[in-house]
Amino acid sequence: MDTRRKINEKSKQEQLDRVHPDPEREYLTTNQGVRVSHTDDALKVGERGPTLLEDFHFREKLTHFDHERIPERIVHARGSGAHGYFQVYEPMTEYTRAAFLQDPKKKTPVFVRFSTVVGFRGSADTVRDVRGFAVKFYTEEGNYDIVGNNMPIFFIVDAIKFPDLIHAIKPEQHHQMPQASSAHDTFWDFAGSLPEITHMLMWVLSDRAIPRSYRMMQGFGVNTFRFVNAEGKARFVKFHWRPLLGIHSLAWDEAQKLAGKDPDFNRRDLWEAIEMGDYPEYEFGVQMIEEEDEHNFDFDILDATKIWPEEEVAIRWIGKMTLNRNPDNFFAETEQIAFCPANVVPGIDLSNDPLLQGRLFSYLDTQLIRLGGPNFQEIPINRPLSPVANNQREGYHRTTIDQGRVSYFPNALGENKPRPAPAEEGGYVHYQEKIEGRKIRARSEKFNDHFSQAKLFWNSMSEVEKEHIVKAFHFELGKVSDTGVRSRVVDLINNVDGDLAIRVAQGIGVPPPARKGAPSGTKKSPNLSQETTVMDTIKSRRVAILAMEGYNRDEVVQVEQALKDAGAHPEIVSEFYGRVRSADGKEMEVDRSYATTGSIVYDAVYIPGGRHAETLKNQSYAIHFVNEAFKHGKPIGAIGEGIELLKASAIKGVAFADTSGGEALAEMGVVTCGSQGSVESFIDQFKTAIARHRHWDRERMEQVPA
Ligand code: HDE
Repeated sequence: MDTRRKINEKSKQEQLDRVHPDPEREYLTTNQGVRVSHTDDALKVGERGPTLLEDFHFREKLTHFDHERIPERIVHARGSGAHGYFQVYEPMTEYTRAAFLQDPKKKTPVFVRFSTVVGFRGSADTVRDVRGFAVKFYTEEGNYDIVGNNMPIFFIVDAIKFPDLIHAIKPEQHHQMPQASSAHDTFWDFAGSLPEITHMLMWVLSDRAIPRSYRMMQGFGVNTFRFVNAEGKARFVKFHWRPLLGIHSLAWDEAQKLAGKDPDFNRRDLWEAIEMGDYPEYEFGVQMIEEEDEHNFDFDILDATKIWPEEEVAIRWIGKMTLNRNPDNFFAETEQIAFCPANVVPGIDLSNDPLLQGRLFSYLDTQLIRLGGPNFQEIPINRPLSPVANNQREGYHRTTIDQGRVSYFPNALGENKPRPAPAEEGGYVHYQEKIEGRKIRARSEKFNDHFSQAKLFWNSMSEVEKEHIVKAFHFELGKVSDTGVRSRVVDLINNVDGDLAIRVAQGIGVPPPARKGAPSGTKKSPNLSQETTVMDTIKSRRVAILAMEGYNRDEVVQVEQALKDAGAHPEIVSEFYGRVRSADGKEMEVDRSYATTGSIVYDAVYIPGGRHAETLKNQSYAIHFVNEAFKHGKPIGAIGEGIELLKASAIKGVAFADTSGGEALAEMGVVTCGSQGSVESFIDQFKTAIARHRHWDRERMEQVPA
């Protein structure tokens, strides 16, 4: 008989609701529930005298405040979370007995936390970094965590090097600089001496490290796990998440500017998307390798610095996750959630991947100090939905009131309960892998091919993506003061591709390698490039509409409606907040003023026709807006007189068509519609340009300053 509790999409929320504060919140009280009559002045001797120790309300309020902070995560300190649910497409019974992967009708609640790795809790979102992608499934068989990243591999092979990596990449110990950045001497000093890091360097210097949105990045389990079915047959697996909106990135210049203008850019994007009903969705995929094929690849399948190329091991998309609710309280949920790769359920097992093995220890260990003791799993966000029953007792912050006198097993006084469950009753049975070996500090020879997959990655990039990588090296190594360190990194990447090394050396003032490395070859894995991603939707994209007094209202209404119908979010941007008057004397509410926004927070810009163009083309703000959007490869649309603003901007060398279509421009994502053109066809072209996301070739137009 299946004695497990039934779970649905709402189960976790219902559990959390039970710890919400008392709805009777009319009066302020102390923590003892005593009503407070006055909270503006402390109790004193006379109106100008000293405060009294007996003022219990004052002391309690200050003491609690003094202790509000807990240690931030040593890595992944900066994060944002959301609730949602997961559904499998079809029963996975053949491969795993995990209950949440059996029934397509079942919705398993999840909580996801996205994060940057290096920065402190208050650091900017848009820095160059790996992003964490951690998912907790509240299944009826207990909590299952996939604690992943947005890149499929890692910097190192063995967890024992993790403290070295993190010490090298965090702000330097003497002066605590730089914040949230790998662009400094100690990281590159470490990297230059560690060939196994090369593949990951290619990923971290690619556009993957500056995602446009948490909703537009992939997730990967990185480590190798196992699926085990009810018969006990096991297969090696790797986990993938792919966003339905496609994988899109920011421009590096834009990312840096956003870090100042809106350091919460990715957090805000996630929050607002969920509030607006644009629920982020990700498909869940697995790659599986049969046990007998373990050694049939030219990489070691336990090596976390390697991908399993899709061409060799296909990804099977088996389910979908939807994020549909923001947390009620950041601290209680997003900050206090505790993930651990060792949180597995029956049907999912571990592997001997040496990076994973170390992680299995580290996460529980770090929670003990971060969350203040061994009872952190009682914190509401960490509580499983399946019942917890064992003989673990006491410790700091214990909230369960265990009853009876028995806290040991076996026992007769308590009818031998709780007792171990056999596998048929859902007991977790570790996969019986046969192992034989000597105790040694060593790794298998196969782990030592550090460059083949770095070459594969480089080769799979488009020309634009390659250029971004080269420029990222120029930035990162350009911030390194020690030229010896710069040179060592150039020598390292010379192993990937000789031309890459030369191009990097050119930008950072060091000689090219003494002997040019071999070219990277021709082998490609097309899906490593973001060029192959989804580009047929404008859902949830933000479009700025620049409008001053005298814009053509009917046209704006038509374009705005078409964009909204396709799921985008147009906003009126004008000099001041309030209302802005159209040519025919009607008014529209301004969404953002020049002072509070900029092109960098939008995906596209549209300049309507009307006599307002006379004003716009003389406004440095509007001109800069267009220049910057152009430089960052964003779609730009202009109708009628609106084209005047483009002509006043630095977009030179671009001929403006004033007849219908403007097809040559549309190729570059600059869509215009002259007096003869039709607004309908403008809308179609503009939507196609927005769906493309960015028109990166434009970055090369050096005559456009921004
Ligand atoms: Fe983590 N990692 N990690 N990591 N990691 C932590 O646990 C660690 C690694 C990842 O949103 C810490 O609760 C070691 C790979 C995410 O709360 C800590 C090693 C991957 C998060 C820790 C790794 C990750 C963490 C710090 C080398 C991708 C944030 C706070 C073997 C698969 C989870 C905490 C959240 C957090 C240790 C490498 C992902 C110290 C020792 C590889 C997404 O325990």
